[in-house]
Amino acid sequence: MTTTVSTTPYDDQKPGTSGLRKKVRVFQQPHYAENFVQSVFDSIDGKDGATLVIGGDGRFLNREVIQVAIRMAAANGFARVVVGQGGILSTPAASNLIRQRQALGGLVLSASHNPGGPDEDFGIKYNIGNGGPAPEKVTEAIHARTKTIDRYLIVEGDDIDLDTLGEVQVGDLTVEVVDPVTDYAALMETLFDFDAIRGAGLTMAFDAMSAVTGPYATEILENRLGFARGTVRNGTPLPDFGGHHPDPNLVHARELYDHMMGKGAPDFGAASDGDGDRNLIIGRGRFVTPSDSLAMLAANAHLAPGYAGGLKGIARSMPTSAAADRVAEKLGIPAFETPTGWKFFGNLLDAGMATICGEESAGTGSDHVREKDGLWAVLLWLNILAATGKSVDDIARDHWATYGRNYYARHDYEGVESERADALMAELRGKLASLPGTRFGDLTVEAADDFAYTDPTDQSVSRNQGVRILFEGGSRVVFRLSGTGTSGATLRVYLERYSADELDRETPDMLADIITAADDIAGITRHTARTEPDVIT
Ligand code: G16
Repeated sequence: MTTTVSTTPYDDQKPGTSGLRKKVRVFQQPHYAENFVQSVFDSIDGKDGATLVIGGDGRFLNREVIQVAIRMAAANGFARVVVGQGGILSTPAASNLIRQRQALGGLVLSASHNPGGPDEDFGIKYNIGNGGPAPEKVTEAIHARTKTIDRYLIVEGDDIDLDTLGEVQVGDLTVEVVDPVTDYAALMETLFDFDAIRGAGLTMAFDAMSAVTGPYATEILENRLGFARGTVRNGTPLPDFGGHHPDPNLVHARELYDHMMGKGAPDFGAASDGDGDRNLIIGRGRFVTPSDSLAMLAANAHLAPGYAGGLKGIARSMPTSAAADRVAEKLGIPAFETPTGWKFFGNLLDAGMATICGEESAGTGSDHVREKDGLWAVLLWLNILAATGKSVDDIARDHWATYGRNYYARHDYEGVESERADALMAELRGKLASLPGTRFGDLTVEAADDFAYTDPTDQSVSRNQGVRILFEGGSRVVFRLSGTGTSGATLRVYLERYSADELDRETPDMLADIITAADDIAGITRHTARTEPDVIT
């Protein structure tokens, strides 16, 4: 029986870079999750008789919110919900299921790489029928609805059994509990040469970080590709990720890094994040930055069966290094520069303008789904290693010899008071016009702007997407505030320097003068009272 429950708006339900992310305690307030889910449902047409995919990364609160969302889907006219067994679906697997089942959309429950547990983070994201995150016009409509919502609809009843495969009824709604891995693994088999990878005799270590990719990686890497048992580490998804940040970077995946740099390292190392869409790539003795990984994957993608016909275009987010642009230029295909947020790639992929996309924040993917995909990147790397017989280090060195090297780092200042971070950005924006021609040490500012993007498919414009300072000679620094944090502000400072011939230098040395200039320009220490970033990636 459908019940209409009265509610009042919360004033903090604006979706960020990737959905609504808040502390678990915030989501546990009365009607908080219900308000947001109903605001999603009230903002989309076509629910009657439609299919909705629901799944999450298994973090604390995942099951509770799934139960509520299913009963709300029943009350809002959906005919079918497809949910991952145990409430588990990696973000790329959810994207794939939405596409396979021609669903109206999906609810992806995750706070990605943010930590989990009763005092940590949770999130809800709506994906549209193409499998990708809702574009800004949809998230703006959802946000507007959260400000006026006065009721939500729910079918009362008991929780459904999320652990048994098969179908159950909730009122008129059919709930189908599916194996979260099967369809995704089948898709991967169509894109990559599993026989070649199996036959290459490679060794590897994969750190699932006690997050969602454990079951996917165990099935694909160990069961189907024959990597040794134990290749997948931390392979059981835990509600609190074992107390760690499931963020595959050099700080939080330090153990893997040390293993790959040490004696007896396997050929290939990789990790993925909370919801399985990010990736970290480390060859024996060679870390590959996400920006370089995008460029190297794009340059070699034709070696995998799924991309043997070549690429239509390459897209990267603005703060990502320009290494991929050089590959696009050589291949004679378009390069696109979008704002941060995977949602901006969706239209390019749907329009067949880009095949491969990537971001400095450790996300790479292609037109096979509409999310970034951690295991996809791992498998494409493995396919390239198998096809070439080269090591990761060989591939990187060959790439730089051909294209030159974009030295790159990101400095994060986390948990900065919002007022201070806003003041820094406001001051910076205020002086952009006066910066060109100014010298900072040996660097001279050539241009400075606040990045704005016009989507080439629908002409929608997104402004204020990050401040870019471009120096003469091709170096640059970008400043923006994270849109995925849940407390205070995170200032991200992206540093890049291109060299055509110095290919084997240390990144900190190559970036030292840009780091000094960044502080001079933005007054990072003055505004934040920090002398060093919290995380360098
Ligand atoms: C999300 C988005 C990405 C974005 C990243 C970082 O990733 O999907 O497109 O690059 O956030 O965003 P920010 O710099 O605003 O924190 P994820 O993996 O958190 O869903």
